[in-house]
Amino acid sequence: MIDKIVIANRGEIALRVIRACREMGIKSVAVHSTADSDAMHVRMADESVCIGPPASAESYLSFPAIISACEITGAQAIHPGYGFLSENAKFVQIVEDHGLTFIGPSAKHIRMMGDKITAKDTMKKLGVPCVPGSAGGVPTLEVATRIGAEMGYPVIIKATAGGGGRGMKVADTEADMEQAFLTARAEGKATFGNDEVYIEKYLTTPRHIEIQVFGDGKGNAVHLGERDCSLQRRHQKVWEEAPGPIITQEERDRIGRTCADAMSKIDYIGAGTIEFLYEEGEFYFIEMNTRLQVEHPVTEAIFDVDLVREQIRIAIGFPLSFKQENLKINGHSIEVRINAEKIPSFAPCPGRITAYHAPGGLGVRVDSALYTGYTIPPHYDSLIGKLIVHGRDRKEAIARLDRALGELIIDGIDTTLPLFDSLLGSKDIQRGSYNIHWLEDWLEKEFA
Ligand code: MV4
Repeated sequence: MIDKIVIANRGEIALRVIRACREMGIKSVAVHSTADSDAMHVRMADESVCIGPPASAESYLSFPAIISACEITGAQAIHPGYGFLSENAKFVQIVEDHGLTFIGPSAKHIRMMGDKITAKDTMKKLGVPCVPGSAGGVPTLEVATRIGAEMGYPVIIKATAGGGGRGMKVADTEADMEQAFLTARAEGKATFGNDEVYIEKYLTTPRHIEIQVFGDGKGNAVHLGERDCSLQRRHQKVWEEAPGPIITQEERDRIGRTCADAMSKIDYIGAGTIEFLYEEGEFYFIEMNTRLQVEHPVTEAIFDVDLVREQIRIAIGFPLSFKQENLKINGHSIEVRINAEKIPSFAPCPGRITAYHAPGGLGVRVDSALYTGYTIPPHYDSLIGKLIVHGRDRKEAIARLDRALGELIIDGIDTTLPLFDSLLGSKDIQRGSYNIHWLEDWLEKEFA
């Protein structure tokens, strides 16, 4: 039985989970650091527990603090949100050892996908198309150079424990190989304590297309189409949309079915995102994220489903509440991320919100934990809100985004909002014509 859930997170995603709990008749417990006593998630939850000082390592990442919060409040389950402990297999193991339920995949699946070589090897065996590359780890520079010569340059060297762009180096020619190989290995060692690397053919102008999947651990799995998340700066997504502007229904059905079948075969439990690079009509698997993602609302909008509710239902032990044939796309959705950052440096810019007004109306959703008078603490991620719009087609979604941006007021700090007004003026954005390099190239021209 689950009638109370601890939310091991903060900010907008904590609110997102509290809302799903309330609609399901489940009580919610907020945990918070001393820097977050006045945070919205603490106010909105049914109960709250202070779990430590501002530093995440001593609060939002503290296993004993979060397990204790469950014991004190009598909660039976933990929702990790994204980031923090959401992909920590050791934490999942400890949660289960305490007789508690982790609302997410099993430790086994998190471990499988956390090691990028294992993830790729598993997906390849399951019939998911992958980027051509080394078979497993590359032990020495000599082996790396031989693979580079065989595959042809450019190649990319990636740390197996990496992900999200850390521990990655491109070698354009054989002359770059030594430097790239040694740097990727050193970064892997320094950042993740693992110096194993692998090599892939470097795709020069792909899109980042990710497929949302859900499994119930009983062999049932579905996909909820794709999101195009190509608009990124330094591996931080800025704008996400669903469906992908250039993905056809045929391509979606095919790659979606491949992903869902793969998840079914490994008895995957809960929400997952399978990341691909997409170039010239081909999908190439790169990584899988075993969590709910920041950009999940664009999928919710076009499929009219509540992904957090589904996560909780599956953790309780229910089968999937939707069948593949009933999942039909309705319209187009775009999310823009609002960060407390100064443009064009993107330097974090915490401080006091002197005025906040959220837009509304048809097809507009704002996920944010802001309120007038709130002071954004400097200790955490700079994401302070997400504006999500939905329209009958991409053109209508863009018009709504423009309209909603006009209504939104965040005073007192610098935010990334001005960026979106400029982006909407771009012909490439209007046409949906961009790849993973477009935003950084555009920023350079725009703010040169
Ligand atoms: C690549 C690639 C090109 N070719 N792999 C960056 C983050 C990590 N998830 C994988 N990444 C990339 N892997 C091959 N074989 C280019 C990137 C990449 C990227 C990917 C998605 C979104 C933005 C990106 C920005 C730079 C590089």
